[in-house]
Amino acid sequence: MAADEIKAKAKTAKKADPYAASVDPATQQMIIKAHNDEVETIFDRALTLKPCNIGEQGTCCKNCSQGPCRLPLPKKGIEGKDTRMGLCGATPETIAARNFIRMVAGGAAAHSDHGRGVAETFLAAARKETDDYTIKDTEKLLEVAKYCNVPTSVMVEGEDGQKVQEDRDIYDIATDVGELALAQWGQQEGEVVPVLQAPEARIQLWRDLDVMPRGIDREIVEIMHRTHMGVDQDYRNLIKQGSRAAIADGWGGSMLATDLQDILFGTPYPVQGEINLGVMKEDHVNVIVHGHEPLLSEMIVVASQDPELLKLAEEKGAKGIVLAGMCCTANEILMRHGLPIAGNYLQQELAIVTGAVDAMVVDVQCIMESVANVAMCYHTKLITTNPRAMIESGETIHIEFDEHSALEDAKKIVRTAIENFPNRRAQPIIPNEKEQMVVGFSQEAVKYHLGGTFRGSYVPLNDNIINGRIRGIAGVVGCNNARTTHDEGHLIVVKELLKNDVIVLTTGCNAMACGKAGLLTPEAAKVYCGAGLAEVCETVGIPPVLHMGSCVDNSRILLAASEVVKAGGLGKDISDLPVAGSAPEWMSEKAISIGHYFVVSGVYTVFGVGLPVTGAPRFQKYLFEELEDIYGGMWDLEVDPYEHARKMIQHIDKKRKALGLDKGKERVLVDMAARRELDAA
Ligand code: NFS
Ligand code: SF4
Repeated sequence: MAADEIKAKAKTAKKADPYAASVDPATQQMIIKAHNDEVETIFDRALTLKPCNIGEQGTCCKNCSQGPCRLPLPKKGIEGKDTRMGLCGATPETIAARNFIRMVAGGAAAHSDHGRGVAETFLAAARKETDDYTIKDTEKLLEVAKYCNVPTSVMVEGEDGQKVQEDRDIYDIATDVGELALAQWGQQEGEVVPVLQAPEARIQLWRDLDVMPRGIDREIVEIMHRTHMGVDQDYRNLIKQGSRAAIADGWGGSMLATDLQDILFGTPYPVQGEINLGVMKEDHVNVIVHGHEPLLSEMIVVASQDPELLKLAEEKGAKGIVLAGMCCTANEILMRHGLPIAGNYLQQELAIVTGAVDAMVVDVQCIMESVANVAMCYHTKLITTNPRAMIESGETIHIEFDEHSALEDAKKIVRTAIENFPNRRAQPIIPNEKEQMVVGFSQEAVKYHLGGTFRGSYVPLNDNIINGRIRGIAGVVGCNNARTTHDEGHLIVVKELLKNDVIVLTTGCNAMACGKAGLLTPEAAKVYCGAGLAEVCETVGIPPVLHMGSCVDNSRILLAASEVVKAGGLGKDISDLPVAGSAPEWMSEKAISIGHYFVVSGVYTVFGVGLPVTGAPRFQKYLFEELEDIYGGMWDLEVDPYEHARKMIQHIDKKRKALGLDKGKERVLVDMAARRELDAA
């Protein structure tokens, strides 16, 4: 479509009510501006384009050309036996389970293919094939080498003929780690190595259930095979493969992506940052990096500080360059460089609507094709950079990013933005909203902060859970979804949890929603938390919501949970802990993969919006109830955010009771002897 056609369409389209669409004032203001500018956004489209109710129930099969076979629940419900079936006889359960694990495959592939790219760049850096990336965090490298079983020292003969231990060269270690890491994707047999960091009891359970992933790619491919017409037609067996692929994602591809990124760019430690559309500056060149690959954005950070490019910006009449992130790329560069975040998923079109974005640079995942159309209505250059992700709409430019010429490519991208600065068509309108936040709580940072300066440890956290100051831990993560009010579900769920002394770990678009609402500051503790949690946060000086990164960084939440198990006193496995997971506004397949690896790791996990399982009652019961007996974790769906939080707290209380921690707060001061007793129990 051309720009005038886009505007003509917008003119006649239904217009979203900005206050029903979002609770974020910056977003509301830009929805109004979009209407004034005759630009249509996802919020408007959501009014007229309604989801198909059969797909919504998970019971539409189009896996062969005899279909699509559509099996919605009958209006009056199922009386007696459910006789619905597709042409081939596939039951609603088979169809919904196949669709569900195909979503797992999509999500696991997205995370893991990203991880593969990181591993390839990591190996290039280790082998010194590129000057643009180096091994930055050697401490983390040595830790990863440990779980990869890569030796970090060798025995050599000393001058006196005695054998002595000598440290290996860092780059030699990195090369071995990189080769082993990359091999996890194509491995055919055995066990995906990072999985072995799970608690002992969990590993044993997975082995007993035969769901230990063999190789990352293999498990994804097997989903595609089993869900082909006429293969696996037992929803329990289908979910078993979904579990194996989800573990391969969370404890494999995603975990490797996170670990190797930490080694290349540094393990995050708390830094300050700013968030919301107000981080852009009218008199600066504004570059938005949007997507999920820190490999690219890290280089754009360097390029945007290049003196020559800064000079060029000045020549073009700009006071400087603002580089801001969007979606998970934003989380990555924020955590490591303190660079600002412009917004979360549903704000991507609106950033352009300000009229101040000189270039939006995108790589992979969660990039709406419509940004190309919106960009055409302003002066914004939309630049795709990844050969996997091109956009046909609009006037998109492709500048391919190659890790071997990374800095050069990044400079070309920044230059394009600068040269576009004089082309702004009208006075930009940038909302004033921006919030301060403290982010970057890797599991290492949590250990250090909660454990005190001299003894990094999870023991003090466990003590506070045992004595009841902290009731439990919640991982609240996931997307925005145009089917529900932007950020509202996120904020209600998180605030309810805080009020009830549940500490929150966050990633992805939930982290950004929390940031915009001021929940990622130590000061938020006093305002939003119950007395116990407030006291802990104030003593340690941390926010009550800990920002752990992007969605691949959900693996950090898994590792933090494993550390809590190891620190003792709260059972032997993740499923014993008073924890719960949540994605109140999910939309992507990645969220389903994440949800499922939380569940099979032993976590009760609640999703908002809707789950495509409701048309297959036996399958839904399997996910929501029966999985608990198998994995100790299970799925749930709760659209009402207050009820959503209440269910999580109820589960946390159930676990506290099972641990014998329900006897009231502050009842005993847990000393070492008591801890040993608890351990023995
Ligand atoms: Ni996660 Fe990040 Fe946001 Fe959802 Fe998309 S940006 S990887 S998928 S929408 S949280
Ligand atoms: Fe229909 Fe079966 Fe083909 Fe699916 S696989 S479209 S249920 S015939």
